[in-house]
Amino acid sequence: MKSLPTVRAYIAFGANLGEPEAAFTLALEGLGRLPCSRVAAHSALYRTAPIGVEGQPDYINAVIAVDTALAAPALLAALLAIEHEGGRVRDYPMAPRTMDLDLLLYGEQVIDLPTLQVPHPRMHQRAFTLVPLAEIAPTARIPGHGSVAELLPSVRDQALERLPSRASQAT
Ligand code: PH2
Ligand code: MG
Ligand code: MG
Repeated sequence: MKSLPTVRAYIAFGANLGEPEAAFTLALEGLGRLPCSRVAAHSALYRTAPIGVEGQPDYINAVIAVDTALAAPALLAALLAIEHEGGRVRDYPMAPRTMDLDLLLYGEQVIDLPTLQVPHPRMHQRAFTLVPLAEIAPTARIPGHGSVAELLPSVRDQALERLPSRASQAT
């Protein structure tokens, strides 16, 4: 059977409530069940200081690569459904969360819809997205900003710690 053309998408995982490591496993399982899609790679987990919010616990962040034939809005809808399964409650903007899945990149496409902006508008300023992304895709290009590896020096001052990888997390 002929396979559908796929796009390489990168998805940011973030959590700072509940059990972030278990939520990461759930996220990988949820993404693994998406139609016409395959989880191609994921980074290690990182403990990161909260950016843009005060008085919250540290986050656990990672980036996941998915090859998918889903259109970007369908992929976004699937990410929101997986967040929901992961116990996500939207109390107020920027509230601590059990699971946040953000679409960072969808190939090299630029998407500007009311509900979806790709590349993610702040990803190029954040170590918690760039450092895990650099681990699995240093040459990926962020349209309008350059390659991931080129952007890394600009976020050097943001605190983050790579966590040791677990056997169950191996790709
Ligand atoms: N997500 C935010 C706001 N701030 N800071 C870190 N370290 N990690 C995140 O995932 C994060 C954040 C909004 O989604
Ligand atoms: Mg987010
Ligand atoms: Mg989000």
